[in-house]
Amino acid sequence: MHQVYTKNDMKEAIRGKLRLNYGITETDINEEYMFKACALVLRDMMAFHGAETREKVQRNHERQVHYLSLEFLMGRSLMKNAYNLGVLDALNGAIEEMGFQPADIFEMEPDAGLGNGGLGRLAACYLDSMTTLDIPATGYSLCYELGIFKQRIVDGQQVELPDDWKTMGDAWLIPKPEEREEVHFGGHLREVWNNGHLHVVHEDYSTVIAIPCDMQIAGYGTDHVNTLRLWDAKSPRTLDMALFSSGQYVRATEEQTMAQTITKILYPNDEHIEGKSLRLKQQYFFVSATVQSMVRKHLEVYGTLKNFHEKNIIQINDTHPTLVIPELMRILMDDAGYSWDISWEITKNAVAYTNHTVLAEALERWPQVLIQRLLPRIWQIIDEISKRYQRKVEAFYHHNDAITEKMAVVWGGEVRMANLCIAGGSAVNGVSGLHTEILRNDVFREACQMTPAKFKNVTNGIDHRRWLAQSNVGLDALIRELTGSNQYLLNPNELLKLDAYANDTAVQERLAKIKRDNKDAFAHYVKRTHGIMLNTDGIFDVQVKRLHEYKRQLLNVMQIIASYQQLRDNPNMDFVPHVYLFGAKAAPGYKVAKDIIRLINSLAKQINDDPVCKDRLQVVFLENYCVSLAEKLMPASEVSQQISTAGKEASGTGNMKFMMNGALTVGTLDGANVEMHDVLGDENMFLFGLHADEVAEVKRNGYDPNLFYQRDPVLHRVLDQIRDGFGGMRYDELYEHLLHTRYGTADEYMLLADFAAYCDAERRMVEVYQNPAKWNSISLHNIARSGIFAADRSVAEYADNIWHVTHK
Ligand code: 26Q
Repeated sequence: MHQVYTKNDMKEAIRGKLRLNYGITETDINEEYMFKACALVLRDMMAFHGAETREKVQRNHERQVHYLSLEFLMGRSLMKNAYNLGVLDALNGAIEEMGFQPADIFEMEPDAGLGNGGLGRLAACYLDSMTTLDIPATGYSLCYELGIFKQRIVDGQQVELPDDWKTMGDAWLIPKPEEREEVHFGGHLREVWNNGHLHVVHEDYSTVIAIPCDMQIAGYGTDHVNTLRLWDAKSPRTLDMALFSSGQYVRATEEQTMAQTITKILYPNDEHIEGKSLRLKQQYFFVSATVQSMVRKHLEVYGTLKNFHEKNIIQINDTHPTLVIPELMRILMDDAGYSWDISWEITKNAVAYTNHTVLAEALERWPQVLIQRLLPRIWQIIDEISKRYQRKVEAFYHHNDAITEKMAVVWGGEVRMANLCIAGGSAVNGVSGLHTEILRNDVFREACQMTPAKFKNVTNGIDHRRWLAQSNVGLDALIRELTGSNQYLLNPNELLKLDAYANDTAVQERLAKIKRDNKDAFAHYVKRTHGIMLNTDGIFDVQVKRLHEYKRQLLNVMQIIASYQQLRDNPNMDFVPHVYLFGAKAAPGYKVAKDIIRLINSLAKQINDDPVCKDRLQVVFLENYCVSLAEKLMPASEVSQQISTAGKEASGTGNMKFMMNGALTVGTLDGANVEMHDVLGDENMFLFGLHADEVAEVKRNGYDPNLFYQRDPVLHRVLDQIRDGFGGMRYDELYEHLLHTRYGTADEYMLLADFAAYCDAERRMVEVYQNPAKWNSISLHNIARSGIFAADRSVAEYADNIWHVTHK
């Protein structure tokens, strides 16, 4: 185990960093220097263990995991790393003795927001678990200069600001220019015969240099340290000297600027693909640098690529890194000189693919011409893969044209990335039981029939140390006391012991007190940062996630409007105080999503200014929902809204964070809510709405939202109110969107079909809330049974069933 670091060791180390790296003494320090010095101290500790880990993996010839993701939503690292290294107390003490509040120093750190939402955060949680389980693993992504945009709300509307995280966040990054790789774009191919072999020569390409910036990842309770390798793009030349010497200074830097745009921004669209060539450049740049780096390291140890697939497994996070398949083929054939068949065996056995969506608009497809022009050699290989795969499909299905078309890799001038992954990988997995069944029976039905063993399920999980132990210290203390130890940190099923206390009045009251304190703390934070005073006597009823129609924030709004109208009609009615909290970023080009944000804000203004609602009904839109805000919010939440149209949310992971922190779920039977229901039963959550198969059936029979509008007077009035808007702002388009086909399918996500059932679920929830003993007992059951949603469990399943690597 670690060398023990006392508070005084820590203080000395911090002073050393301040003096040696920044040339300052304790009298000049501010919070910014303090944060950076602390980060550097921990970075040294990790670098030391990182070198030992690498050496051990090489010596033992262990199989390694390479987790490729265009997104890693890491959030903050200072507290996380101190916690995992077992030096958090020492660090806190040192910071205090040097005259600062630890909380203020932690707040200095910007979130590393290198991701959009669930998929990126999942990658971050898995890095923590892979390391904690002593799995030799490397994460790979891009070192975006600007992470996910910062959201401001101005006059009720979303405004995007750049997220310049690196000025402060680069404290964790170790640039390794010595390990740079070259990536080639464009150019032409020439075929040459050499000793009776056909070779493809790539010429006149342009080059971009990939520089790795490594972030060390510490595991909990282990000396194992893994790496997150982030690629930065640089031009091979700083300046075009010919242009420079002719006096054209700006043009002389253009090539460099071009190269650098590759890693300038994270694409802020999730679940909706835009076929932009810069995105394709990002993907290939990422994949090519990563494969070359992996291959180089493999050759250093083994001297051959024949056993590449035995020693390496590449997990690809959705289809975004799909080009890893043709890129590895290219290197095996063109650089190592292997035949197609040998290269294909190695590639197939080295790659596994996780699917995260069934939405048609989110299944990645690229125009063939774009790939041909930008990546001519990669195109040739994809085309050959497509042809060979088609022959296999035709043989298996006896030339069924419809199936050939559905399973095609290249079709109608497009490359279909998911089909390429299925053809070129050894495993395909969904991220929850229901999602995987939909993949097997619907989205990839024919492929699954051909190779059923390839299709697996691994239900998502979250880093329970970050999302429970670290962010909810009150609850952590109670759990340790009741379970008798801190064992649950490495064995999340220990949480089941809490079930025994569900009817213990004293425990219920302590749980309530913890929640109450967390609500107060969150309210203070919101007051301080937003100037809004939350009513802590109200139910904290929360929906935080990316804004998307299928997630149905609008359904939540509709229920709030109904409730508000009821209160207006009966100002003297009994009304359980209720605080609705929203947090959501909308993709900047997603009009409907932005309208919904605006609607929430104008509804919030109307309600919060209405004297009838005082101390009873409050609606708050929390600006800039991000990892560090979620860490403060989850412990304070009482109700978790997970209300997507059944069959659309692949898993959800926010749902798990809420459950672990004792919130009760109002939700549909969708994604991992199904597994939550499996362990909780009807009595410990508030389920409502159509099931996935019913959604499909209603659609098949022709869904008409107008029938619900005409039949349900409450719903009718709610929709009319949305149309007429609040404070002079109308929402005719949202109204039309729900009722008429003018803007595509009317009510595509069936809000109207589920409205009445949803209102009833909220009513049931409020009824239970009025019985604190019952509420707290259910809350405790939720915490007790949340252990299956620990990422350690998910990662162990990947290790056993897909990666075939050993783990702790
Ligand atoms: C693709 C191409 C071009 C531009 C952007 C994209 C893109 C980027 C991000 C497409 C999709 C995403 C993100 C998807 C995502 O976050 N999916 C979520 O993944 C979670 C982890 O598995 C699940 O829990 C959620 O259900 C799923 O929505």
